[in-house]
Amino acid sequence: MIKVLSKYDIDKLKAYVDKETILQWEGMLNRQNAEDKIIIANTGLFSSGKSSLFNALLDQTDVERFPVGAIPTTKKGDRERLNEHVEIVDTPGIDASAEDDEAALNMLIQADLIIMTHNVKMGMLNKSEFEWLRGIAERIPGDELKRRLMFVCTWMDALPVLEDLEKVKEEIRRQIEMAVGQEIAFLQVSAKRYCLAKKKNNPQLQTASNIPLLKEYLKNWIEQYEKIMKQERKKELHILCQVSERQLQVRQKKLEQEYENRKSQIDKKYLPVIRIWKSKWENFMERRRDINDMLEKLRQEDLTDDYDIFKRKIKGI
Ligand SMILES: Nc1nc2c(ncn2[C@@H]2O[C@H](COP(=O)(O)OP(=O)(O)O)[C@@H](O)[C@H]2O)c(=O)[nH]1
Ligand SMILES: [Mg+2]
Repeated sequence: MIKVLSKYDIDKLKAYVDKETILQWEGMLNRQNAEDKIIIANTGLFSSGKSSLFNALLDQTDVERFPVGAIPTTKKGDRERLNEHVEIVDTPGIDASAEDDEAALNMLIQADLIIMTHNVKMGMLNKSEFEWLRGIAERIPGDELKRRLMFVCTWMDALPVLEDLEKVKEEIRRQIEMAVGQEIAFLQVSAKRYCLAKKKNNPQLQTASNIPLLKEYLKNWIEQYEKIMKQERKKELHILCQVSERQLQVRQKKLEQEYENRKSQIDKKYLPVIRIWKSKWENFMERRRDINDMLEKLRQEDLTDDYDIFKRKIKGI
């Protein structure tokens, strides 16, 4: 666990570093406090098999956790825990008629991993799928695309002839590369086959559904992603420390300069006065010495008891 500054420390820091740096510290602290969950969201055309696929991942093949043939209840999608650290989100998917494509895409790309589904029975990607894929790719930094976007062809049972499936897949992969600009993870599955295999308790059919393969892929992906997130967090923290330290140093120099200025101002103002008082002091000290000398002399002359003479003598100085 990487420790961020405490709230108390961040509040103290407010006096010395800029607002943006403080916001970054607070953001890091919030993220540390929040239970950090990894979000995996699906996307794809209506009826492309998104909900069926996620039910299969949850092994909810009897009772559909995500209703098949229905649209999720919220625009943000229905959520379910895949495990302690991971949530899967069943989204409404591509709505070609929606004017708020933009909002839907922006919501979608907040997921850590996006799984785009496509029904291979439909052949190649249609225009709205292609544009949707491109929209996703445009909103994710190029170097993150490979680890944040994957493509899953569903309904592979609908193309039982291997050559047919291979041909469609080849076309689709070409389209993906054109839309995304690079190769991304690609799998073909059959949720239907998986359901059937579970019901019939048929391990071979289960394997042939490729759902176990997808599960394995996701397991590895999650492990990798958690590792990367930890490293990124560390890197981010390191940079933030450096930025803060630099600002503190600048601030320190400024304060030292201010101290010097104030000091020289005060010196300028009060040093002459001090000098005058010093000379007065020395003057008085000198007189005191003289009086003491005289007193000593009078004592030696044994006249100390004669106060009047003493007073007269002093006045005479
Ligand atoms: N043959 C076949 N049908 C599927 C498969 N996956 C889903 N379906 C069917 O496709 C329809 C739409 O599925 P659904 O999961 O609701 O799609 P969504 O709208 O994308 O969530 C349903 O009738 C499913 O039974 C599959 O792999 N093979
Ligand atoms: Mg659905």
